[in-house]
Amino acid sequence: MERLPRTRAIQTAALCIAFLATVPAYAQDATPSVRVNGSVASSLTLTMATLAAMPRASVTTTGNGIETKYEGVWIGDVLKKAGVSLGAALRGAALAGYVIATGSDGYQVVFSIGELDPEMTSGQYLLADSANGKPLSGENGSFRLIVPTDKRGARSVRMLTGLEVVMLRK
Ligand SMILES: Nc1nc2c(c(=O)[nH]1)N[C@H]1C(S)=C(S)[C@@H](COP(=O)(O)O)O[C@H]1N2
Ligand SMILES: [Mo]
Repeated sequence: MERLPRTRAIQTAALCIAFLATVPAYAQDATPSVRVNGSVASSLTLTMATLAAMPRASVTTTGNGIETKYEGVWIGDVLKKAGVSLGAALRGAALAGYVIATGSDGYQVVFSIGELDPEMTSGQYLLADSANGKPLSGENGSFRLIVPTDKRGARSVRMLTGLEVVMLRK
């Protein structure tokens, strides 16, 4: 009869440990981020806080007659922060580099580093974290690429989780 309460205590302790083990997973979900990695000098984990501390940029898009003001940071600034050579340093083998943008649903779009360099093209590539002053959420969030200079929205990766830099040549 002495054994039963003891077994229960062990079961309770095991349940507590099992519950605590799930906490880090929730904690990670609570801080959405975009991972910048691959052929970069320094890998980055961009959160709302990191992006808020970077030079801010905005674009206004019109879809079905509705204007939306997206705010965030230019992808060029993200690449510079990760130590990717742009501007005069983007030459030779580096021009065979590209970036794979990935959404949490597995959607992927490739951009060449040349097109993302503001000193190379007049394309606009915004890593957006808010729309009309509100954080992006749901199917759009927490981060989204906005490419206002594109004629269609297909490359505006929603639920952005990663930007991987690939160099085809060394
Ligand atoms: N993660 C993710 N992003 C995505 C897509 C997708 O399937 N998954 N579809 C793309 C396509 S084809 C379009 S047209 C736009 C649609 O975005 P909108 O509903 O804000 O216009 O999102 C783009 N971004
Ligand atoms: Mo689309």
